[in-house]
Formats: sequence, structure tokens, C-alpha cells
Amino acid sequence: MSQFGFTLLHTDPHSQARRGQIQTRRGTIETPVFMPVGTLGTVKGMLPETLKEEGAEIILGNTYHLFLRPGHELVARLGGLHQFMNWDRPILTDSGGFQVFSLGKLRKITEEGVRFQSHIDGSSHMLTPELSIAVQETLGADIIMAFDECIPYPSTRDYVASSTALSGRWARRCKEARRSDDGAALFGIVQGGMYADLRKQSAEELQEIGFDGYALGGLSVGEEAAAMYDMMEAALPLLPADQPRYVMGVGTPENLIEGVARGVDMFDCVMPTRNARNGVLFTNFGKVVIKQARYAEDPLPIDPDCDCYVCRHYSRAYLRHLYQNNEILAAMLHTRHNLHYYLGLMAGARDAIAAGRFTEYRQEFYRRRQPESA
Ligand code: PRF
Ligand code: ZN
Repeated sequence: MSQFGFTLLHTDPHSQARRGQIQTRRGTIETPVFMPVGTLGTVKGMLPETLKEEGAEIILGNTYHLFLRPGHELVARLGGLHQFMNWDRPILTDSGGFQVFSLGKLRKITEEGVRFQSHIDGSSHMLTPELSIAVQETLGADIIMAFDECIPYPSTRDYVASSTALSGRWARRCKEARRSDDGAALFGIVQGGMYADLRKQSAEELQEIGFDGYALGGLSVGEEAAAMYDMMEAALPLLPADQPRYVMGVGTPENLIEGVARGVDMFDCVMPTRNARNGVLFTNFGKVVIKQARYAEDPLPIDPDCDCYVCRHYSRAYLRHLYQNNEILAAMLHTRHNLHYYLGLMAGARDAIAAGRFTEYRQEFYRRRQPESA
């Protein structure tokens, strides 16, 4: 673990926002950071070199998907996930503790782990904390996540309490299963549903085990944004200030700004990439739904204030035309613009925190958005 560390550079005086750096064995990550999702060893529609040009410093991979196909051993034989996909910057892998619940058809949770059926061919598999760690190590991830249950929302307090306790026992097994000499970092995942006291208990329990960083799981699962922010406020202040904090699977641009304000250092979400493929584009003034007839002859770029490659070269009319015809280039250009927006939003937040003007940055973010867009 010696190659992993976190340096806190600035703390905002008017909020909990933090500007920092994560040191990994594959280089430094400036925080707060947004991590594009590359579930299957590709950020869909993006060349790795383009991802770098857009400023991506770390991407995600998924244990569940790569374990089922093509298999982690195969990836290892081809030199590990970095070499396999031609990405030499850090990779964080999720443990499968979310995907197995959202994709696995039949699943049965026991103390040992989760038995589930593949979404590909229906074959039966057992994912345990030990196997999840082994898969993530074999893939060669730089940050690996503990195996947990992402609790559905809503759930009864009894269910949340027992599931959170189980995830705690699994977290301990993950720590024990770690091969400690490879320089990769292991993060614990705080659960506890929408119960502040259970979040607190989970955060404390994980710190007793001791991890390189801490994530909040079980958020953005259908609850109101206010509940998500409440859970951030309940758990984040209890986590060590000198270690990175990651909110998993979050979220909208607004969720990112509000997360940063509450002290989150890391985010990941399929929203910019998936929405791009569905023709939903993020801009400083809100969302653009490119299929709308109003864009049929619109010569303007997606966002006149955006300086990305796409906005410098293409009109809304052309992008709509590509999209309506299901052209591959639509997905590529839309993804590039949306990632530029998300990565730019975080770069702006980092600069603002460093300059002591995060409050203004947050206000400006809301001021520019048009009332009807999310
Ligand atoms: N656990 C894990 N991955 C996740 C989540 C979780 O709770 C979430 C919840 N939004 C997204 N990804 N392991
Ligand atoms: Zn753009």
C-alpha cells in the first residue's frame, strides 16, 4: 500500500469542499475527480487517447462483467486490464457488489457470498468477498473495492441493519484476502440505507478494519436528492479527513456540485456516457435533447459556451441528423461532449476551491441553468 496516499491541498472555508491529490502506483489524480465508467474495458465510444485529451485521470472497470466475459484470467494472460485496453492511467474496479444485484437474475445472498445467474447465458456463479478481491487483483486494478450489498430502496430498517452488518463482515474478509504487496489500494464501502445512525455505525466499523479510502454505497438508488445529501452529511464527517472519500454511482451535475460541497473527493456515473448514447447532452444551461424537432436546422453547437472538439466543429442540426440515423459517430461525439462537460465541471470545482471561491462557483452553476432543465 505504500504507493497509495492522499494529500489534502485546500479546504473551502465556507463548505466542506476539499481540493486534494490521490497518489497511486500509476500516477497522481487531482481531486475532486469524476471517473468515467468503462464497464467492459472500454469507455463506450471513446478512444483512450481522447479520454486523456479530455482530462480523464482515472476510469472504472467492473468485476462482475469482466469476470463473466472475457474472464479475468484471460485478461491477465493478455497483460492485465491496462494493457488489454491500452489505458496506462489508474483504473478503479467495482467489486460486483452492485452489478450482481442490478444485473444478476436469480441471486441468493448467504453469509458466504452471492449466488447468481449470469445475465449473458444464465450460468450459475458464486461471488464471494475473496473471489471479488482475487478478480480485481488479477485484472490489475489500482484501486479495488470491497464486496458489499447495495441495499435496494426503500428497505425496512431491519433489512438495512442486517445487510449493512453482513457487508461489514464481508469488508473484513476483503481486507484479509488482500495481497498486501502489489501497491493497489483497497476501499471500504459504507452502507446503512437512508438511516443516519446505521451509516454512522457502518463508517465506524469500516474504520476499525482500516482501508485506504472510503466510499458511500447505496445512494442514488431511487431516493430523493435531499435524502442522498442527508446521508452524505451523516457519514462524511465521520470519515478520516486525510483519506479519499468516494460516492459510488453518482450522479447528475447538481449531485456532483452538492457532493463536492459536502466533502466528496471522487464520483463515477454512467450518466454522461449513457445519456450521450441516448442523445441527451449536458450543457451549462441544462440538458439538450438532440432528437427534438427544434434542432432540425439549428446551426449552433450543442453548447455555445463549450470549447470542446464537438462544439467547435459540429452543429446541433448535424448531430441530430446522425442521431436520427443511428450513426455510430453520434454516440462518439455526444459522449465526447458530455465527458468534456463532466470533467470540466470538476476541473472548475478544483480551481474554485483552490482559489477560495467555491461558493461563487456553486452559485454560478445554478444561475446559468435554465429553470426547466434538471
Ligand atoms: N456498491 C458498489 N458499487 C456501487 C454501489 C454500491 O452501493 C452503487 C450505489 N449507487 C453504485 N455502484 N459496490
Ligand atoms: Zn461541447
